[in-house]
Amino acid sequence: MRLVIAIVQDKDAAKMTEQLIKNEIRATKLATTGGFLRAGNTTFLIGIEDERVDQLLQIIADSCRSREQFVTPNAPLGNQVESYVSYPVSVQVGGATVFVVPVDRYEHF
Ligand code: 2BA
Repeated sequence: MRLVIAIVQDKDAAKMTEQLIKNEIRATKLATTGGFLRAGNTTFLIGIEDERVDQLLQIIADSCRSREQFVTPNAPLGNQVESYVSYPVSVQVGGATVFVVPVDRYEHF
């Protein structure tokens, strides 16, 4: 059993939810916020059997696409004071950021 944590853009969340249901994959959706853009994104927690992880990763890859976003970050891009920026910069967001972690034990009561 693995826990797949997938952070996706809100725009891709509906399509991914639809695909998970279609493939009978159980998931929990959390409304989350990106630390850099400080904009909403969606995090899926998905408990899945080892042998289905590759299938799930393919579903995530097919459901999510990369987008360019222009932002005016109020955050440092480096560790120098002068690297604080106040002008729009372009960042490539997504497709998806995915962590696959082992599950020691799974119970469903
Ligand atoms: P955000 O933190 O809002 O980041 C959005 C996008 O901004 C990132 O896209 C990346 O292109 C850019 N970015 C992030 N931090 C940056 C920095 N310090 N300097 C320059 N550009 C930066 P993605 O990499 O596709 O990440 C999308 C979202 O996935 C992130 O939203 C965050 O919520 C999550 N994420 C990404 N990597 C993560 C990690 N290692 N741990 C936890 N969450 C992560």
